[in-house]
Amino acid sequence: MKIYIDGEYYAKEDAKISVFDHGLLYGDGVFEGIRVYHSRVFKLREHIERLYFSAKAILLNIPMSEEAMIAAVVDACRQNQLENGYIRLIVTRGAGSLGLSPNSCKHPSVIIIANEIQLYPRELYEKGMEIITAATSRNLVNAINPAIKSLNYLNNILAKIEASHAGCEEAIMLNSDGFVAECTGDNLFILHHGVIYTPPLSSGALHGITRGTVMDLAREAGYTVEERNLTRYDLYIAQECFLTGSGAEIVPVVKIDRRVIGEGAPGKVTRELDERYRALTKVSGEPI
Ligand code: PXG
Repeated sequence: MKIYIDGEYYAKEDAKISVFDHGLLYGDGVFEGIRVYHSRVFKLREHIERLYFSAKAILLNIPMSEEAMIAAVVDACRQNQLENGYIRLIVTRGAGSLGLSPNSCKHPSVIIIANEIQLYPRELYEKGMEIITAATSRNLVNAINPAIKSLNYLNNILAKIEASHAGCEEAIMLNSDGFVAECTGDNLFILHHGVIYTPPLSSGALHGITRGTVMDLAREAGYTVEERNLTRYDLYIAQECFLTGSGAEIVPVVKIDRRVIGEGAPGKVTRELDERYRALTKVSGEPI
């Protein structure tokens, strides 16, 4: 494995950054998780745009243009002969002194790890996933806005631990008003009376690339898709529920807080959208 750090490639054992990097000291930085399918980087431009938006929101100047970043990601895939896999793209604030101020960090670091992907077990997709609601609320939009894909993921990690303690892979996170935002690393959708609903971004959901893709695919397939504030009750009485994310793709949810969703098996609409999503991954993306 060859890992890109600031324009150079390093073997896995030699890929190291400073212990004074504020990415490590404070979670001060931004990241993306991107898929590669059939030697194409899926939705690369969308991921790069979100990365630069996240960086802008935290006043982090990425030391290269978006076009140069796209070229670097594609090159990292080539160097690793990656036909199918996962890219973790990270920009840290860089090395500085032991103080919160980012002023001491003169050079942000760009890291690209192009690797195999750790998928959820196949069984989860066939049988559907059981999830719970976490007690940990989503960060306030006026605190660390969840729209920023920052290296500070403790809010999500705390909810993920709750999921794990409950024997689940994922947990739903509510915002401070009690509305559903999303899961710890995936956006959430439901089907109710034939209409597809997902929480609006103002709920504290990440502007998921898969979320956007699935909304487009669903509309193309003739479904009405609405962004609406959802309560846990709305989820419990849904006909279908599924999660979306670059890593997880489309995951059917069959149980929420011990309530069976719909028929208790992956729903028809979920399966249809999954098929359309798979078809898209076969043909779309930045060629390597
Ligand atoms: N919500 C959150 C909070 C995320 O971090 C998504 C939704 C899905 O977004 P995309 O753009 O991928 O459709 C994400 C991104 C993990 C992991 O290990 C997951 C993400 C990022 C990093 C790690 O589960 N998902």
